[in-house]
Amino acid sequence: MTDLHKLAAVLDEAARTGRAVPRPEQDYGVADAYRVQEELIRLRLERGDRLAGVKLGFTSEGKRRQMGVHDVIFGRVPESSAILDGSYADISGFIHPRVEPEVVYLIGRRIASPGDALAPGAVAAVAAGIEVIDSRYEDFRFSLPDVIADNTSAAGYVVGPWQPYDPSRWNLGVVLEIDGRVVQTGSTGAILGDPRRALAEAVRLALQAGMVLEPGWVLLAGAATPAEPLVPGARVRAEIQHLGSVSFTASVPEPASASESASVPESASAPGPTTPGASAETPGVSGVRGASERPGTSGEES
Ligand code: OOG
Ligand code: MG
Repeated sequence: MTDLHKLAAVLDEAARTGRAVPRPEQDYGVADAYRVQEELIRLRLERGDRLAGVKLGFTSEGKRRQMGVHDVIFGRVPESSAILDGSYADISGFIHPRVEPEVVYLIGRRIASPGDALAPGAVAAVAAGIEVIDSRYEDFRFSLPDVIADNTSAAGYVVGPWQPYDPSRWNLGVVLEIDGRVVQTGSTGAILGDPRRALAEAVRLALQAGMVLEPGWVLLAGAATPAEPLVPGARVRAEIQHLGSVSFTASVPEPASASESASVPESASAPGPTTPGASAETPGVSGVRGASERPGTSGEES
């Protein structure tokens, strides 16, 4: 177990310093990998971060084929990794970031059993999102346990305006654009064959990890398309049919224009003020940032 603690510390350090580490030499299984992830997150929470929710990975064939990994994985989404919709986000702390389009669900009530996931109001709202993933391993290469230990490469997330959840609209077109060019297209039906399965799957994996889903949390259902490299200056936009769009611009602060940076995911020592932005009837959204409509427009055209 000590080695697993050491691996958590190594991955934590890699994320904080933006320096990739080699894959662990030691063999370990999926159960141990989730223990490493838990320890990694514990280290972050100890520094004042909070959980904003959870995420699934490798829910689509496009992602599984891209990464050569063939099981659905579960990760934790730290609040400090939120990037505001429409904002400039400082990506200088990342190693080799990529972006991917996500369906984001807003958890509406405490979900402590598979049955709770079926209760009305389990999902309070839904939005188009973008996830920034950034493996802490060299060359973005890993085994299934490696990527689970590394908190499923979670590095940043952006949530567009929340929309009312309509379960009958499950198979929706997805477009990912970089600098106005379409770089990926897909459909939300690629997520587990039906994205409505994401909640049950997240609950199952959360329970295995000893967690329940809390109201106000986000759930990233897993990218419907392969991820794309994220480079400084890129303007990234994702659009999902009926759900609207979400965007941000990747920036690297220069000494003279540091004021443009809107979010520094890894170096934020404590979560900033929360942005209440979802609909008034949504419980407990205070932990969810990036929920308001295009709050970061001030720097957008500069
Ligand atoms: C792991 C993260 C996978 C998704 O949406 O499939 C993921 C990775 O690709 O590095 O977030
Ligand atoms: Mg993802």
